[in-house]
Order: sequence, then structure tokens, then C-alpha cells
Amino acid sequence: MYGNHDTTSVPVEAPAADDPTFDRDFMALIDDDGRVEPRDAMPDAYRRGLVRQIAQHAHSEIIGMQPEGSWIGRAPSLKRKAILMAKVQDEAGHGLYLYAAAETLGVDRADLLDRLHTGRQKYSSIFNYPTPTWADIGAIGWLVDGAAITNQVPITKCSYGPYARAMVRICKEESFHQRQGFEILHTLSHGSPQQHAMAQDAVDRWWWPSLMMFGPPDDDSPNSARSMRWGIKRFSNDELRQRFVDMTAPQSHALGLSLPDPELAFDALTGHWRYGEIDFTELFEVIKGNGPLNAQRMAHRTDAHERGDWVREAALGYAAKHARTEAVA
Ligand code: FAQ
Repeated sequence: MYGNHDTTSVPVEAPAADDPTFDRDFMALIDDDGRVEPRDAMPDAYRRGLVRQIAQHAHSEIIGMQPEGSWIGRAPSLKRKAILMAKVQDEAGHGLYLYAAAETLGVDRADLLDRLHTGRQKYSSIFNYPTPTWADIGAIGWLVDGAAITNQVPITKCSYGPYARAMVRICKEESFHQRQGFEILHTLSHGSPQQHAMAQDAVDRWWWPSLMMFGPPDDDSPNSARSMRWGIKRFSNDELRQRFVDMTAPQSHALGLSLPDPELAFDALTGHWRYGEIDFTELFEVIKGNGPLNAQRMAHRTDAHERGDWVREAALGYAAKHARTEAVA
């Protein structure tokens, strides 16, 4: 039955996808804000749309470990190192939840990784930018995690149950991540003039790419209409981008840092912050593979995957051994 949270049970009331009442019943569930569960019948395009988005999201989490991972050995204190290690581990965990959520749709994790490694699936543009200074770690936490939370909180209400539930935990962790980034920048901003300049430089470099994380403008977003109709996306790319600007602009004042947009201004009439034009040609170039570090990120990922072969082999051997032991007992 639709909305069945027991993923081990067999659906008895869900119409088959070729039943003429199927589309009507499925859309009625969506309109009723119900949840679709793994064993429910669902339109093929809905399933494919979810696999596309969840897989890209999972890939983003694991590629997103690289820019910060490179600073674990260089963090300025033991405390900062421990916090950063925990954060990067969290990103691996987010990837794990998301690959597991994608697998409930009948795809194989190894196949998804293969699609990433061969360029058939994407990951977020934001992780193709370099992290030359410690302040970049603060800017990633404040801006990138801030953008991620803004985008992901609505996904906790997404129509597909496993994706929605994975996002609840992920968002709690992302909110810790954002605060640690804010705190790093606050410390630097109120430190020496050189530290303040380093914080400002990082914010200057990460601001526009963070706005691009929300995707192309609504009138150039081919997936939005259908994803919103199906309750996968709850808000459009531009709506979420505006929310992010509204949240972040006042925070920059609290940090004592400016945002690199001369047109940024609060509009009392609308209650929103106006912002300048985004250069979306940069986003499309980065998505095409022409960002500053696309090649390096993918080379590192495929290399790590190959070097991790023995770990996967050992884990599968261990699982098979336990399955045999359990069968005998
Ligand atoms: N980068 O029609 P739309 C994080 C692609 S996680 C690359 O608007 P849609 C945590 C899009 O896939 C960050 N590609 O697409 C963290 C589509 O291509 P396709 C990831 C992009 O799906 C923090 C085409 O352009 N978050 O940061 C981008 O309706 C710190 C047309 O676009 C998620 O994945 C982009 N920025 O909206 C980790 C959240 N934007 O598939 C470590 C879930 C668009 O047709 C450290 N995803 N494209 O070939 C979403 O909310 C949506 O998928 C959007 C894109 C909003 C990203």
C-alpha cells in the first residue's frame, strides 16, 4: 500500500504501473502529500528522476570530502583537526545514507559509482574549486554547507520516503557543519589584519559558486517542473537561492565580512535581499567538466576507488562467511 513504511512487506494495494488507474492513484497520493515507499508501484520516470537526483547528491557528498580532506593534516590546532576529521567523516556517512536510499529504487551502488567515474552522472559544481587557505574551510562550512542546508531541508518532506528520512539526519549534521564554518571565519575575521584579509578573500571566492549550487535559473531548469509536480523538489532553484541570500547577507554583517556583490541590498518592499546577476556560463562550464579542479577531483576519486578494491573484497568475503555461518546455525 502507498505510504507503507515497512519496506519488507509486499504491496497489496498499490496499482501496477500498467493499470489504467495507476497515474491517477499515484498523483492522488502525491497531491495528498503521502509518501511513496520502495515496494510501492511508481511511474518509471519518477523512479529514474529520483535515481538521478539521489545519485548525484550521493556523489557530491563523497567528492565533497576532497576539498576539506586536504586540510586535515594542516589544520591550525589539534581541536580544529579533530573537528574537521569528524566533519569529513560525516560527509562519507551522508554518501552512505544516500547510496543506500538510491539502492531502494533497485539500482546497484557499484553501477552508480561506475556512472560517476565514467562521467555519466554528475556531482555538485561547488567541489571543483580549490581550497588554498585555512579560511577556505571556514567559507565551505558557512557558505557551502549553508547552501546545502537551504536546499536540503525541504527534501526532508520529499515524496519518496527513504530519501526524505535520510535527509533528516543529514540536515542535523549539516547544521553543525555550518556553525563550525561560521566560527572559523568569525575567529579569523576578528584576528590579525592578515587573518581578516584571508577570511575576506575566501568569502570573495566562494560566494558566487555557492549561489550556483542551487542550479540554473528556473526558466533554464529542465527537471524542475516535473520534480516539483512529483513532490521531489518542494521549491524552485531561484526560490531556494533567494532564501539563502536572505539568510546569509545578515550573517555576513555579524561576521564583519562583506559579500562581493555591489548590488546586494535589502529591499524593504519585498522583504528580500536583492542580488546582482549571476554568471551562469561559469556554472555550465564547471558542469561540463571545465572547472578549475574537475580533472583532479575525478582522478583522485577513481584512484581511491581502485586502491579500495581490497577493502570491498574483504567486506564481501566477511559478509559471505557470516551468511554461511548463519545458514548452518
Ligand atoms: N552542479 O534541471 P536542473 C553538499 C545539473 S551536497 C552540478 O535545475 P535539478 C554537502 C542538474 O543535475 C551538494 N550539476 O536540475 C556538502 C541537471 O543535469 P541532469 C549537492 C548541476 O536536479 C557540503 C542540469 O544541471 N546537493 O553540498 C548543478 O532539478 C560540504 C539542469 O538542472 C544536492 O545534490 C550543480 N550545482 O536541480 C558536502 C541536493 N545544478 O541531471 C561536502 C539535491 C544543476 O539533467 C562539503 N539535488 N545541475 O543531467 C537538488 O536539489 C537538485 O538536483 C539541484 C539541481 C538543485 C542540484
